[in-house]
Amino acid sequence: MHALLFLCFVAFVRGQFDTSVMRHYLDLSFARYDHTPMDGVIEEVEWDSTVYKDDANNDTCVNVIEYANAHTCPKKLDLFHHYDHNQDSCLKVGDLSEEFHSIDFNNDNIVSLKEWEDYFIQLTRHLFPTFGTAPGK
Ligand SMILES: [Ca+2]
Ligand SMILES: [Ca+2]
Ligand SMILES: [Ca+2]
Repeated sequence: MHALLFLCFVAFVRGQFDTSVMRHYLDLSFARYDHTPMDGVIEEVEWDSTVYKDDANNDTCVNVIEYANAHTCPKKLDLFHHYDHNQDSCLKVGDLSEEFHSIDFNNDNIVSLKEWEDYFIQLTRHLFPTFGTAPGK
């Protein structure tokens, strides 16, 4: 859920940057998710376990206020709605699980670095429509 947040911040500050910079930030975030086991791929349990980090009152629902308080990304509300797959205004494991399967392009239940980069580069372009296009082009 935090995967895009650095990227979001940098995109906002700089307005645009190229794909190699995006990949650099995505590689850093990938490494943060890949911890148990640290095996070069992200398993669903590694991804799902991050959901409740932002759950300030421990009611197993991350609502939009908790999410907004935890993040500085200017597009965080768009991100919240992106992640809230069943649109109940709560982020839960079920939402994260659906998201995981969206990232897992080849459906082998693990997310490789390439799947991670491809997915989040596309999502960043979606959130920042002008992103990556030089002015005047
Ligand atoms: Ca792993
Ligand atoms: Ca939800
Ligand atoms: Ca995969």
